[in-house]
Amino acid sequence: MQNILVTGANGQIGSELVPALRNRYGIERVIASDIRSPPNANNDGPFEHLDCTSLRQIQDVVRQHNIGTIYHLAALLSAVAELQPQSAWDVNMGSVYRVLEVARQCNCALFFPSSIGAFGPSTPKMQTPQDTIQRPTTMYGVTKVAGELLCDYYATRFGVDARGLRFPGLISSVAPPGGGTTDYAVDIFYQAIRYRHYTCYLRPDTRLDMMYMPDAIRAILELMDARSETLMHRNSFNLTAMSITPADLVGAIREHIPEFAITYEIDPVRQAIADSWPQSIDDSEARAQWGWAPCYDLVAMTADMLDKLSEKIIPTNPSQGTQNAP
Ligand code: AKB
Repeated sequence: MQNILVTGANGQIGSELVPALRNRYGIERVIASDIRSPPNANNDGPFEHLDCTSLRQIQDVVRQHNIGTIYHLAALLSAVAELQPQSAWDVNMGSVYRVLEVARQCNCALFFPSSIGAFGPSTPKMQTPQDTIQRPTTMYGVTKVAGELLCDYYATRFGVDARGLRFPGLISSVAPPGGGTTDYAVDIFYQAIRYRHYTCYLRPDTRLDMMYMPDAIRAILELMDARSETLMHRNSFNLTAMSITPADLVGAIREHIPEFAITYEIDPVRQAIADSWPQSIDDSEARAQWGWAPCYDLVAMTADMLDKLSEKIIPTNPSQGTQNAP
């Protein structure tokens, strides 16, 4: 029986995908990998230090562990990528090309996470169609569009079973923010519990698609389980669960923490990225082609995030001021 490799396993998605895969397939069959050493959370099964820009390292790990499916998560997120675009190209494109090459050589299936970042300012912003203009103005978006196209090419030209999803902002109670534009929607919960206050770097009316991580993990597993012949879009399904603004999120949190206060100090870099992205995307093709349906809306996600984070964060006296999330 072949095994599973997760690259970028220490990141926001990997921190919840690895445990979900191990729960489903068995701990020893899921090889977590990252360029950094694992945090404790992932240290309960096989781990490999892996630089995904090294073809030889990927080949060695895939062959040593008899890998049949690769979940390729290693990448720089949008805000970090915009501050170091050359590195973002090298990491995001260098890794996806080499992972696809090894998938071709070793007959592996591949999961690739695209993003709402694959769209740009000329894309229709409301109910963004599955098939539409993709002219992103960020390096992250360029690497996501190129990644989608490269996965399509390897699927068509070489028969690689590559599949992918255009994720919205993802909200996780497990992994802290990791350099994305949508990280405010994670950090705000840590600050609300700890200090009852958050300083937001996006305008209160900045509308973006979001999704709670349990929904995102289930979407990955359901897509990879789907019959290949039903997937017309295979590498780039639009996916969403909610279209919200920071003001919406503040209101939902105040249902649980009435005294929660918000301050806005706009970060021009992340505001410009957010303004270039859709405000709501149409995920009807994912619903039609493989039965996608979210479970968590804003109310349910907020309640579960506060419940889970309250178990690991000790509220601090608000007079002690605010700090960044861990
Ligand atoms: C980011 O903000 O960069 C990511 C994304 C929306 O792809 N969370």
